[in-house]
Amino acid sequence: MFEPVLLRNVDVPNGHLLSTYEAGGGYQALTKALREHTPDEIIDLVKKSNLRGRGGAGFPTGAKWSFVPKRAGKPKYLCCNADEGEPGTFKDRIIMERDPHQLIEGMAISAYAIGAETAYVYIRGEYTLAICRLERAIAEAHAKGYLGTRILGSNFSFVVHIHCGAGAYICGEETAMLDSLEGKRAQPRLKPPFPAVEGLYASPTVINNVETLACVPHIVERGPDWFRGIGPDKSPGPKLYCLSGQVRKPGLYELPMGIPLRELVEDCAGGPLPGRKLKAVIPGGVSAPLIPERGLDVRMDFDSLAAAGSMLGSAGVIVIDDSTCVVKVATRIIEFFHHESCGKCTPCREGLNWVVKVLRRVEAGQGAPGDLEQLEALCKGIFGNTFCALGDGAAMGLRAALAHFEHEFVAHIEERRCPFH
Ligand code: L3W
Repeated sequence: MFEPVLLRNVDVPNGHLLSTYEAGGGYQALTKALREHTPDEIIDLVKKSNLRGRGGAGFPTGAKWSFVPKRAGKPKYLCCNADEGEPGTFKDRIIMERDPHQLIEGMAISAYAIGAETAYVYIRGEYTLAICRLERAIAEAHAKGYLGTRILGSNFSFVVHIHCGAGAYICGEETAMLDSLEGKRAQPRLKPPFPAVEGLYASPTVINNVETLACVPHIVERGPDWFRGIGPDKSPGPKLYCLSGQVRKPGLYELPMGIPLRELVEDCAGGPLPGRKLKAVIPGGVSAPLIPERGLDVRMDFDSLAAAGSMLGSAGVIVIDDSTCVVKVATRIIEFFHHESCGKCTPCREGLNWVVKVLRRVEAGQGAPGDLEQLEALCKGIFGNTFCALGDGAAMGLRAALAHFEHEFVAHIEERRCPFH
């Protein structure tokens, strides 16, 4: 039986209050970090843990921290990406609503490691309860000396500010988020330079997802070997999985990284609804290519899913049963990306506009022979040719739908209707 780590406080009454967090051993890791470790030692612990970013890309966290230049000069910043705009994703919200101090403690330790005295939580504006709870938790942590000047008698001073987003998916892209924080229209920047070298206000900036930062106190407290002992060695740790869609028990589950997708969907989430069969699963938010039912034995970790042609992404697992039309799913997803495209680069702006037009006519039973080749050609024009991952995610998802469910697209064109209606 797996003991929850990140969700251990979420069902504790008043788990969002400092007194509850402290009663469960909260802020011991920060105390240990400041009293027993240098910043470099903390970076080393996180490197040894093999913690990889939980926001979508799975980049090694300790390596990212070590790219921050050591020299004094410009201030350094920590940004917590709490924009959580990926459809099907709701893990960070639960941490912030139910256990905000876990995130604050993780941020304080991370800031100490990289030498930042200021942090921003860029939070999705719709997350009103999470915003209230974080604001309160920050005030409580200040009053108790876990934030502010010379924390716990050390030389480390650190403050956290909250910045609310205004509803744009692109703000979850790290460099667009930086532009938004700077008061500009959010559009992705060209990388390199990576934010770790030149980020907020052109200063070194580490951007980590909420769940990534929440792992840090546990690594400091229990050690990197404990963390690496959970799940696959190259992609270890406790993991939050968001289960939604046509499944009996949707919800947030914490299990080891690397659990088979089938176990997650059929055992944990109870499998398909009565009388229905699984058709496909999107394993990591709509940016991740869907996996047909026969592929569900894949393990839920970065490398296994990449080898299977998909990705872990934000671990937003969306279950699709046999009552659902894949053409409709693909159309809705591409409409979402088209709507959220920032318009900065031509392949994404124009390409997605064109893809939406073709998909809508196929879905409506007005598709023409040659439309599927047209969609393939458009995906080719978008993939790898955009500033950020938004266009890539859209193209990869559509390609997977076309590859695994071509017969559904063909049926719409040949029968001139949706066979599911
Ligand atoms: C310094 C280098 N830093 C890479 C850093 C980089 C970033 C991280 C990952 O996309 C994915 C995307 C979405 N020196 C570096 C370096 N870095 N090389 O490492 O970078 P990257 O570019 O691989 O990915 P990304 O642009 O951060 C993230 C997918 O996630 N996604 C999105 C989920 C949305 C949420 C949400 O709602 N919370 O997470 C879902 O699947 O499509 O592929 O920090 O700077 N040489």
